[in-house]
Amino acid sequence: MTNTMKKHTFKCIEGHTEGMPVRMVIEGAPELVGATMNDRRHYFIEHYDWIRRALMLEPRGHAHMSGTLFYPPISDNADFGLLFIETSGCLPMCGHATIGSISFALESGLVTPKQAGLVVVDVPAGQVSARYEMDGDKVKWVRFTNVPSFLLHRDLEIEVSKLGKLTVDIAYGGNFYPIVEVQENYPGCEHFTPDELLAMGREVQKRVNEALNVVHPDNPKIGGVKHCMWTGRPVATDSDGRAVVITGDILIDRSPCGTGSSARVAQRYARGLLSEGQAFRHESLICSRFIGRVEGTTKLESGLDAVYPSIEGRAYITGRGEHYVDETQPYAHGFSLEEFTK
Ligand code: PYC
Repeated sequence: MTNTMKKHTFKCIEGHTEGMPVRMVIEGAPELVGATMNDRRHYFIEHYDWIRRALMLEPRGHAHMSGTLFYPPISDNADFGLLFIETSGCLPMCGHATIGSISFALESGLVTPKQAGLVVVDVPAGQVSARYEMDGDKVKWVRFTNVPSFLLHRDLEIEVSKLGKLTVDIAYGGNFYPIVEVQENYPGCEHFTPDELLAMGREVQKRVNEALNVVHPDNPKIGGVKHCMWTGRPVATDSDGRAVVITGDILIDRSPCGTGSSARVAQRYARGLLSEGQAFRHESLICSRFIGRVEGTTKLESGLDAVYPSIEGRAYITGRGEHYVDETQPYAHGFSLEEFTK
């Protein structure tokens, strides 16, 4: 193989959703095999994880990088498909990246929705539909209705070294979240540094995975806890809650986290703290906001009660990128400092 054959080019739209980066690959994504987006996700993980690493980790990305690969739709009713990539892996669903990718696709003319004002997207966790409003050629907001979300486990007791005994709920909103509400041993996220929340979040993930085999009741291919949501007192007087979400080992979400907010909306509904249609204004670490709502209720095939949450937020294009992965260069497939220090 010659050197030129080892060089791959990825054209991307760069931007953020409520402060959280979204790098959307619009040219250079590999062809994937599989009947569903989740099958294709597994194919991508098996054969092309180097693309995720190269585009998310240093030197082209950073610890908190996140993005998508833009694909044609699989389902007849969908407008396009998305695969989610992050420093932590390939998530089944990512809310902030969905809002970002929909905004970017509309603003750059990559998609003309079958129905004006409504976009349907095939994602590994299923299918999500989104409403949006345009102001000229800009998208003002996107509100996607997520996959069925539910409270899986209440009041799990775990021990975290810095805090002691904690009681957490495990809820699903496209990913599984241990939700740590303010309690005796935990005064709220505003009392800790981001590094402390990250380190404690890793420990919560570990303790929950040791205590429970967390698996989606209808889909055994979706399981395991790779996140943690630390809640706290919001800064804005008209916000209803605040959350800092940890993803994997090194990522702190700058947005309130779309799937995390969906999980929290499902948890609050199940606990009688939120009613159908009521707005839940969820603030992030950097005080950006998503608005979550329960749009309707459903039951999983396994019989568990679930809700359809919607999450509304805003995203902005900050540039366009052309990234080269030249196999002859050092660190061609990216690196994280943790890989050298663990
Ligand atoms: O917005 O769903 C989300 C998300 C997941 C991980 C980071 N952000």
